[in-house]
Amino acid sequence: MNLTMKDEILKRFLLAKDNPISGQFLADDLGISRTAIWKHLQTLQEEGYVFETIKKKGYVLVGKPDKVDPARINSFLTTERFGRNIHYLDEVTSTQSIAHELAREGAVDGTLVIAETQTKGKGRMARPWESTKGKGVWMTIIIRPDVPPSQAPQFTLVAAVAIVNAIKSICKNFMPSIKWPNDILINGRKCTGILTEMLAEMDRVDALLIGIGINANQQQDDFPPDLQTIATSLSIEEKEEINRPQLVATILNYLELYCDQYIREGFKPIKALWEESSGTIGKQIKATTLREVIEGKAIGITENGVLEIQLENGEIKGVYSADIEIM
Ligand code: BTX
Repeated sequence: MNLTMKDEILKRFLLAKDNPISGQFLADDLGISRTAIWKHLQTLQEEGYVFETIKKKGYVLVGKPDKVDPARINSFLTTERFGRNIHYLDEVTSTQSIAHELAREGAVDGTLVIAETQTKGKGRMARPWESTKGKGVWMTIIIRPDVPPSQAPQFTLVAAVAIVNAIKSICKNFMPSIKWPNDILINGRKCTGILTEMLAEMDRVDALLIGIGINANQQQDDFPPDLQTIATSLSIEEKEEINRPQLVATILNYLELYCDQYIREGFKPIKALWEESSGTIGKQIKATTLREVIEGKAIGITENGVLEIQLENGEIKGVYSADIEIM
């Protein structure tokens, strides 16, 4: 849905920062009565927003709940299409399932599904994805590029580049790296996973559902025991609280830019960006595919996003999809 009247009001307060806004100004700006404005402010207060009244000047927003709600994401967006239509939910089974339904019903390019928590978050190959309530970014973006199904896997790499650059622009105390094809690691621990699913006909993609899970504000003991030693969050590494709506919007800003560039110019510029942030290329790796286990040195990705591995005997093998272990 587009921004509701309540979200429009909230957005104005977010953009005004510490400056007061009068009820009359809002009423004129939005074309509704002052009573209606007052009612929306009441609802916002019930949701945890705190307003201070400044005599003769109006209201200032002085407290916000920590939520990834549409108004707050919107206040950081610079996109044309991505994130302009947001479905925000408190709890879902998986944002991928909701996105599937919306895509089938014709959701527009760039539609975002985002939730505070998932009860059945999905990784690849039916693995579970832990989605701690209110602490991470659990979202799916529906995009509708005019490409054949064979190009779909490249969008996972486009998304990885967008996420890694968004993280780099917000966090300054560490260097994230991409582990082919769909993880982002910090100091060897996973902070992000990407799951790309597709609705397609024989020769063209109908919709791609790019699912993104980012550990943002968990502390180490928020993770279940099996993830304690393999997962981390941006906040643990940055040693600061992460502004989740800003992170979401920054990813969408980069993602629209890179998807458009990919459509215009092909994979080459994305490949260069990907290699710049790769923690896989040049490393000795073990790749487990559905059919075999390949050990060798990761030497690059091809124009199609295929990972090339050089075996000990010099032979080069390309893998389309695999789990990678860096040796
Ligand atoms: P993956 O199969 O590469 O990774 C899944 C594996 O990662 C799990 O088996 C577990 O070992 C580990 N893991 C699970 N949860 C976490 C976590 N929070 N942090 C670090 N490691 C974890 C990666 O799959 C793709 C994940 C996509 C998740 C997004 S969230 C929004 C969207 N909706 C949804 O259901 N999935 C996607």
